[in-house]
Amino acid sequence: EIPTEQWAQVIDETGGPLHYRRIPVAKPGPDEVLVNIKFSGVCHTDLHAWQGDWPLPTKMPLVGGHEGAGVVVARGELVEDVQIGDHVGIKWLNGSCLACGFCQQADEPLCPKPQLSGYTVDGTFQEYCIGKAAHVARIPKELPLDAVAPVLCAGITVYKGLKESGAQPGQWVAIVGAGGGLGSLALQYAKAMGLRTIGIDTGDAKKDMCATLGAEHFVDFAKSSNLVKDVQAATPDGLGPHAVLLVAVNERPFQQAAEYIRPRGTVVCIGMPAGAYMKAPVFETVVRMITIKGSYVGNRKDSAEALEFFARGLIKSPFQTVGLSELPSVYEKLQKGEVAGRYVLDTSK
Ligand code: 8ID
Ligand code: ZN
Ligand code: ZN
Repeated sequence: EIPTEQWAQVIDETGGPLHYRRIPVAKPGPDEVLVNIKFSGVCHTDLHAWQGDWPLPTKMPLVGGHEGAGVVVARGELVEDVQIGDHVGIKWLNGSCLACGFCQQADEPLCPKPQLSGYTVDGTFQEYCIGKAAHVARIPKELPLDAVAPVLCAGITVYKGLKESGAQPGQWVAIVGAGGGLGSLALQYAKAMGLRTIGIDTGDAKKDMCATLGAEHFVDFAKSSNLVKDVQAATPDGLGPHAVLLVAVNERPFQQAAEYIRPRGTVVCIGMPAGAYMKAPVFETVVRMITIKGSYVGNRKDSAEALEFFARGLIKSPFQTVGLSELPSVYEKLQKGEVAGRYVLDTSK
């Protein structure tokens, strides 16, 4: 009952038109599973992949997408711990070598030979997607596959970023890009982890959403005449947040974060605006003992933990569902910064 053909969103060239068309259903290799994707989130990374604005080429033609939640319908002969009918998630890290030093120490996102969903291998903007069995996220059957989809990239990534920030319960974290997909989930994970949040983004829709998601302060970057001062003033002692999670797709806030971070604070870079650089004054970085670091998705344990927070009912981020055929309009809105929260695609429409 697995069809030989399916609907998919395909691009044939970087930046070229999206084609909603029928393509063959792939067969899983020995260590792979075939997943009937029910819902897939749309991450800003998919837009970077389409536009080719990162210094890493994509495969072509390309089926994008890396937040796919669905049901296992076939598996290769070496797969033992994933059953037909299991609910699983296809993440950005579709697979890794499992043999290098990074894979051995559970740093598989740093594997020099990764397979990346919707980038170096076809992703989740199709009805049937291949994933390495060792890497698919295990999703408990009682969880809704539409709401859980955004956790598979956005949720895992911000949860890992918050852990990497070293912020302790009761401390303050600024979420830069708080109204977007990663940002909205970051507010919820931070709250669940006992952290206090300042949301930074723009517009009343995103401001209201941030308040609903638990942000205690909101700074509108387009309205503020002194953003550094406003962010510092949002903390009770005026010294600024203990950590900053940068999930915006714009270089400017990356430059500002090192200015408003509290002494001994940590700036975590997660968003990847094309061609951007991180710049900080050496003097202040030294005498204020500031840490600046990157954080890249999460390993399999981070993924399982992020899903567990969701399963406990602690993560309720807003999402809107439209058909897979409507992906072009979602990209358009993402590009304009008009998406509050996440869009999720229903692959059956
Ligand atoms: O592992 C990783 N590091 C990882 C994983 C997943 C995604 C990194 N990403 C990257 C994506 O490739 C993208 O560059 O994180 C970035 C954010 O992805 P997203 O959350 O899916 O994008 P979005 O929904 O468009 O949200 C971006 C938000 O940033 C705001 C926008 O208004 C939007 O709400 N923003 C911008 I653009 N400029 C801002 C500014 N100056 C800003 N917010 C505050 N200050
Ligand atoms: Zn993503
Ligand atoms: Zn490896």
